[in-house]
Amino acid sequence: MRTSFNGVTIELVNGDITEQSDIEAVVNAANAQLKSGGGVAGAIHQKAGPRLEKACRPMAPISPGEAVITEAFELPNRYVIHTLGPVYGRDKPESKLLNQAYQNSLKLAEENKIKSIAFPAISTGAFGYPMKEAAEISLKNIKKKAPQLNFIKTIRFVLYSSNDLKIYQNQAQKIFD
Ligand code: AR6
Repeated sequence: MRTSFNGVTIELVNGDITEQSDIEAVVNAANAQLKSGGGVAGAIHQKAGPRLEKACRPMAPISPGEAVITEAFELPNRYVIHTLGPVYGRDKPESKLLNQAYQNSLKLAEENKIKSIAFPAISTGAFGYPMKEAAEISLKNIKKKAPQLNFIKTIRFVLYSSNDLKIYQNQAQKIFD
């Protein structure tokens, strides 16, 4: 699914965040220590190689809602933006912190004149955030921020399963139509 809003193209796809070679920056659903781990962080660090963890070290730890940027090393992108989402049921208020994770990632992308960015569904794996609520928050964020974006022209959400993609598509129809 692809839609355009205030000059920004929003794409929803089913796939792997480490295989978005036409995108300038990919977002990592990081851990506070900015180390490898499971899910997205594991896949990103594995493909980027050990230089990524080394580059991250001086910036760790980060707190929920924060974002930092590094090179992408062996990944087929220019940058990785690492953000820490909230652990559902622990880091409160969850919705505010998830909002901040998206907003701070977009802010860093703009500061670095990035034209295209791909997000995974932050916090919806190991951190337990319900997919429907997380989809609504992330898409509403884009709708709110789109008019203020000067550099970003493409925002892609990469969903790991076809069911997650369906949830995102339903939310996008409600929010953008
Ligand atoms: N590409 C796209 N999406 C993926 C991929 C992938 N390769 N792998 C998983 N997902 P998670 P979190 C989906 O757990 O909830 C890590 O261990 C997944 O199905 O990666 O923010 C870190 O070290 C889910 O929908 O991130 C942290 O400790 C979404 O991406 C912790 O997990 C996010 O799942 C962060 O937890």
